[in-house]
Order: sequence, then C-alpha cells, then structure tokens
Amino acid sequence: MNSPWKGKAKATNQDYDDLRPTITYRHLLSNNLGVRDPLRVIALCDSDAFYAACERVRLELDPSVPLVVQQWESLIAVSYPAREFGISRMDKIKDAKKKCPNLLAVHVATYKEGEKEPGYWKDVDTRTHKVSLDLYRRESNKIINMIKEALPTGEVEKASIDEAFIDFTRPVKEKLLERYPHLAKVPANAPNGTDSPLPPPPPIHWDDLGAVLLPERVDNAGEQSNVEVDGGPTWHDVALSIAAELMQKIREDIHSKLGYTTSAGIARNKFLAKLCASYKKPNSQTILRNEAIPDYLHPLAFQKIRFLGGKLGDALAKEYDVSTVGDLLTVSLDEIQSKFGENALWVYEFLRGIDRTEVKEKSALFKSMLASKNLPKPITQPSDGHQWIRVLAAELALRLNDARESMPTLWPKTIVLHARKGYETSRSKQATFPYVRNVTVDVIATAADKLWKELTGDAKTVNITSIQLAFTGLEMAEMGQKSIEGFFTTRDIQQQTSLKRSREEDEPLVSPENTDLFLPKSSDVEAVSFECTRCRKTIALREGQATGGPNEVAQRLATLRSEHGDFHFAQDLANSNDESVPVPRGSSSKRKKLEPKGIAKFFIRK
Ligand code: TTP
Ligand code: CA
Ligand code: CA
Repeated sequence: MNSPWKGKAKATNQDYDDLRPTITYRHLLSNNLGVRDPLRVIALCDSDAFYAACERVRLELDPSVPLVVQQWESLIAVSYPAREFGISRMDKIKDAKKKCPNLLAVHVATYKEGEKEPGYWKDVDTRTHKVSLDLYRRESNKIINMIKEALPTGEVEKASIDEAFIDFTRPVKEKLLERYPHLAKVPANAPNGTDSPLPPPPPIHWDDLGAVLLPERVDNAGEQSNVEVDGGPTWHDVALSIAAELMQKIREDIHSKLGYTTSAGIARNKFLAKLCASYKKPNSQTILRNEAIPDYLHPLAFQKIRFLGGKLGDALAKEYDVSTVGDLLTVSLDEIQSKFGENALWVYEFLRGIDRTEVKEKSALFKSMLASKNLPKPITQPSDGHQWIRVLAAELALRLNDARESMPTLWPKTIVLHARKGYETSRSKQATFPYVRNVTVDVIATAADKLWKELTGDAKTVNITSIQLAFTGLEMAEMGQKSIEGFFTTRDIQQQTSLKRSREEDEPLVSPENTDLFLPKSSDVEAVSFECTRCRKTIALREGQATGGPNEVAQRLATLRSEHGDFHFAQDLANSNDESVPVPRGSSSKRKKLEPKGIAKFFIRK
C-alpha cells in the first residue's frame, strides 16, 4: 500500500486502526463508556488575547483599538489589532509604542496599601504595589459558567485562567437521539442485537462549523491537497459536527453577552483538542476529523507540543536526532520505555494521537487561596511588614468574598503566613481563622499581624524577600445550617467551648497559637498540659514552668502548643503535594530528596 504520510517514518495500519471505529447501538445508548467511548468528542475553548479583551470590555472600547496589557515594564497580553502592528508579548513597552504610536497600554490593576480594592493607579511601582488578577478571574468564571449552563450534561474542566476543556460526548449523544429518534431502538432484525453497528451515517454539512482538518495527500506533481476521506463520513464525524454546532452557539453567546471572542479545537481527546484550538485564531474553531490525525501530527515539531517541550523533548531530540512527530514513530514502545521509564507509554500514545485523560471538573472548592508578593526591596524592620500584610489581606478578602457569592458558607479553617529570605530559609506560622460573617481586610490583617509578630519574634532586624498569606482548609458548610456550630466538627466544638472562647458570630476568634490541633486535657484554661489531637501525645509543661500566675502559665502553654504545632505543620507541608501551599525550604524542611525515576526526572523544576 502506498503510504500517504510524509516524513521519514511510515505509519503502520496498526498505529491508527481506531480512526474509523464501528459504532454500535450500545455505544450510542451508553453513557458510561468513559475515555474509551468511540463517540467521544472533546473541545478546548480558549479566549483570544484574554487579559487585553478583559480590559477592552471593562473600558467599553471598540474591538478595533490596539491595546496591550502591561505588568511593570513587560507586556502580558496583546490584542489582535495590536498584533497587526507586529507587537508581541516579547516586546518592551517602549518598542511596542514605537511600532504603534496610538497603542493603548493598560497597566494591570494593582493593590496598594490602605486600599480595599485593586485599582488602576497613575503611578505603579513594584516596590509599593501588588498585581491583581481579580478582574480576569471573575471574567473567566463568567465564561466558564456560561459554558456549564449551556451543557447541563457535559463535563467542563477549567484548564487555565482563559481556557476550558469540554466533554461533549453526552450532549452529542442526546442530540443524535433527538435528531435520529429511530436509533434509540435496536431493530428486531439486527444481527448482534445492541452490539450491531448503526446504519450508515447521514451526510454532514460542515459549512459554517469552522475549519475542518482533512487528510492531506501529495499528488503525482508533488502538490499537496486536502481530500475527502476514503470511506465517507463516520458516525464519529457526525458527533464532531454536532459538537461543533453546540460549540459555535456557545461561543456566539459568550461573544454577544460578555464581549469575548474565543477559539476552540474539537477532536476525539484533550490532547488533540488543545493542539488544534490554536490552528486558526482569533474567533474561530477547528475540527480535527479522526482520519486527519496522522497527517496533522506527523509534520509537527514535537518540541512545540506542550508536554514534549522542555527537558523531555530535548532528550528525545538528542537521543534520536529528529524533530517531528512523524520521525519519532519508528521508535518502538519497548525502546522508549527502556530509555525513559515505564511511564513513557503516554509519550508513545500522544505521538499517535491517543490520550486517555478524562475531562473532569476539579473540585469547585479550591482548598486554598494564596496571595504573595516578591519584595523588590527586602524588609529589614519588622514593623515594615504590616504594610504588605494589609495589601495581601486586601487580596484575600476580595477573593474570599468573590467566592462566597456562589458559595456563601465558604470558610477558611486556617490562615498561614509564610516569609522567605532569598531561597534558602523560610518560616511559616499558622492559626485557626476566626469565623466571622464579614471577612474584612481588617479581620484578615489582624490575624496575619499576630502571625507576623510570632514569626519575627524579638528580632530587631530581619531580612525578608517574599511574603505569602494563605487561607487553607477552605470548606463549605452544609447549606441550611443556621448556627455557627455547623461550621465546626465535634472536636472543634468541644475545643471552642472548653477554651471558653467567645462565639459571637461577628467577633473574631483569633487564636495566636495553632489551637486547631489541640484538645485541652481539662476544661480549665489554666491547664498545664494538653493532648495533641494529631499525635495523641500529652504535652506538658515541665515542673518549674507550671508555677506562677495563670497568665504566665497560659503563656508558656501557648508557646509549647505553638512549637508543637510548628512541628506538625512542617511535617504536613513536607508531605504535601499541594503547590498552593508553600513548602518550607532549608532548615525547616526535613524531607529527604528522592531521585526521581524514568520520565519523572524530566519534570523536576530546579
Ligand atoms: P494565552 O491564552 O496564552 O494568551 P492570550 O489569551 O493573551 O492570547 P491568545 O489569543 O493567543 O490565546 O494566555 C492567557 C492570558 O494569560 C493572557 O491574556 C495573559 C496571561 N499570560 C501572562 O500573564 N503571562 C504569560 O506569559 C502568558 C503566556 C499569559
Ligand atoms: Ca488565550
Ligand atoms: Ca490560554
């Protein structure tokens, strides 16, 4: 057989035997076939020049205005009209203005001390301001929510601030049955019952559904041309075309209601959807038919593929002295696994257009929220920390209150302050966060200030280069619970009661120590020991320390709790894989470094 494929390697039939899958009644009528569903259709929808578009919508500007979004001196987003002047993200703001004298440069909003809300100030300076991405997060949520509302039976996974994966498989099957109701019943004379193939698919009208990628053939004169696939459209093509219709409609709605144009890729899996989403931008969508997959993938430079950029791509390029996906197809699975580890199976499969990862909505509850600032000038006076704490507190207040609009009972269990000196040493302090109805900047700043005092201790001078303030353990209480008790576990209630702390809803319950870990042994606040609920050990003051006034004893006990809590916290952080929780480095981390094996070693950030 004459191979139509270009490139050094020849694809074998075996590599692509699933491009024209036989679709049976069972496939159409089942909704639980998961990633192996032969009717699976996935889209990736990405907003065009997103931050620039958000600023354009906010300022109610005409879409033809050349606009860039600036962060300090660099460009982070460039509108499509500005791209026509040859401006790219790589340009410095000065050079961009030279290329387009009418360019509108909007500096990203920033927080500044004393302001509750981020704003667009005249003079921004990294020494006094902190970038705010809140507008973009909000607009992003609006877009995601529109997609979710349009597809009650689809699965939507937010993949980044401006993109989402959409699993169209279920909505597409519903539409198929709506349009071709006779397919809902297996004909009495079907040879294999439910496992009989569907009748031949109807013709497809691809017009107005976007750019359709088809196989490319090279004719005798060496000219490339697109060709209709040999066997005509399949039911999977019908599924793609229905998803494309739905996607088109959603994109039009996002545009007319919110003002944003988007681009989408539609294909049989996430990897391919993402790849073809940027085929034609802006305001456009691309459909990759199964039979076009080999021709689409083969000439691609594999290092341009996100997963194969970086060290792994470098290693592959060096090992085999090749550059395109097609070139790598001659490498067998055994060989690639022996060189790059067992997990290299996914590389092998991606190169063949196979991706078995699910589209899955990440829990609506992000478990933590983090605001951080790398200080342009280190803090040396402990008293100078407060200004930054207020700035970070303002960001957390805004984000928590934004999130509470859709999740009114969202409440962070813990507030964590993390400070770092260069990259060597860092320290964290955490405390139970008070339950308050109105989480204001002041409430957060007060709690954080206490942590800051603990962290800096008696030091006259410090040298802090970055500060991070986080809420962790964000949880949503069951709806309908009226009392504050609803927010606590039994253990917490015992603890709160036994500590005789005030439980007025609006009164902060600021606890400077890590009280959430501990259950006092007696209900007496003057206890001389406590039982740690984590390790179940009784931690007691030593003989001589248990004497003196009740305040002194309580103080010493608090210190002991705090130290013991730090031990658990350091342990938890060291064991944590949650990137949004800062991992202590240097002396505070006891984590052993394990040498990663196989493919994993290509993903280690240095
Ligand atoms: P992208 O989707 O990569 O780019 P874009 O939306 O600006 O343009 P395109 O039309 O080509 O998709 O990124 C989304 C937003 O993320 C972008 O508007 C700004 C922000 N961003 C940064 O802040 N820094 C970066 O290095 C990148 C790549 C993006
Ligand atoms: Ca984008
Ligand atoms: Ca993007």
